[in-house]
Amino acid sequence: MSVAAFDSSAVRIAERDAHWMAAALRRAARNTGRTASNPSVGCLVVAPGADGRDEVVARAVTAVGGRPHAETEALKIAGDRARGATVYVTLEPCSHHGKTPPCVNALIAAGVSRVVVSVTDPDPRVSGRGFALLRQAGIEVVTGVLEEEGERALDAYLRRQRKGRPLVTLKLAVSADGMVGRQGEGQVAITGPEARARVQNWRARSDAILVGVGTAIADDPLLTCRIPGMEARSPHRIVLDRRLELPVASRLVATARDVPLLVVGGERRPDGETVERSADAVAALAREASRSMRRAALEAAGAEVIEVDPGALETVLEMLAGRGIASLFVEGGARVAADFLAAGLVDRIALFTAPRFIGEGGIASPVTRDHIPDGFALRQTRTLGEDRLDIYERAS
Ligand code: AOF
Ligand code: ZN
Repeated sequence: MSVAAFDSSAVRIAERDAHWMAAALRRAARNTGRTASNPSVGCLVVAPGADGRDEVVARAVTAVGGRPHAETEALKIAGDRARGATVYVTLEPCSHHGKTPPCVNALIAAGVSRVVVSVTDPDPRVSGRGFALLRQAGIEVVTGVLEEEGERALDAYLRRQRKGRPLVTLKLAVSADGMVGRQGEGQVAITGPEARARVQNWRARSDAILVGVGTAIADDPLLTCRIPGMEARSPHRIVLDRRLELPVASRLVATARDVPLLVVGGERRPDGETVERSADAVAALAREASRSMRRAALEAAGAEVIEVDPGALETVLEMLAGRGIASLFVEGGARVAADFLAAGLVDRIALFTAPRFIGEGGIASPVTRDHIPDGFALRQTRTLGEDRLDIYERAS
């Protein structure tokens, strides 16, 4: 075989692999935000059709809730046609006995001949072992196909695995005069319907959404996804609420049985004991008792109360990662936004800018298009109705 012939067929194979991996990535996107604590992985089984051309015999994505994994679903659909086929999967197939048996076992048992992967799984139980076991079984393994796109698709999962905290997106809706709302006025419409739909879509693709108790009280928001047909995709809602002030009558608490609500409250002294400080021991006891009652009321309404100091944001994020939350959408208000930025815990800023003015009594945004925190670079700009969305990402 001449070198030229070899080159052209190698290029053809690489192009074909990239083509089917792109399709697997599109499939993976279907369940983004619905598979925590697992990533949403896409898988295609491709075999030669009657005319000798590639035919997709199965497509699958990690199931809602994280299991079954994509590969086992795809192999089930493919049945006998998996024998000798090529499998495209966006993440290294798992090699561990977790809540389901290893996908590599299923791939080997199905007799596939080739496995093409985008991203190596950083999960220490897998991390290269998936590839090694497939190769040991005589299966050809190709890795790193569309790796950049794959890393982007799995960014939240990779962040949680590698850094032990979720990927944080800070969303701000800012008026033309740089305000996020008006003092004492609750929800003020700043952006239009297109931008609001985009926000709800973003919520649906996140594992959790977070606000401070000030916003929760002032706005009385629902923080759900209300796009018709996507209501079931609402993420966990988290309120940072040191003193457990969230009213039991709020819409967040009223809906806690339908959409999970986590209230993060508490203050840790250096000795680790959770108490509220007071010079007066009796007053402290009374406060503690009423706090216990508020806690009991929130829990009776279906909310979960977590005793972590909301001022220690890094600890809050570690706690959330430990609960399987990989993508966090921070929605307000200005104070929480400023705290996350000051702690260096924001990975991405979604800045919506509207043409309307707030004027007198406005609450200034910590970020505007003219005032972007150091270390962030503009990645994308879109027009949504009369509003504009700029997405900034941490340069590193
Ligand atoms: C795959 N295919 O579709 C996904 C994978 O708790 P378990 O048993 O479900 O295992 C969780 C781990 O499985 C997770 O950390 C990641 O390594 C992998 N996710 N693997 O082969 C999939 N979602
Ligand atoms: Zn698996």
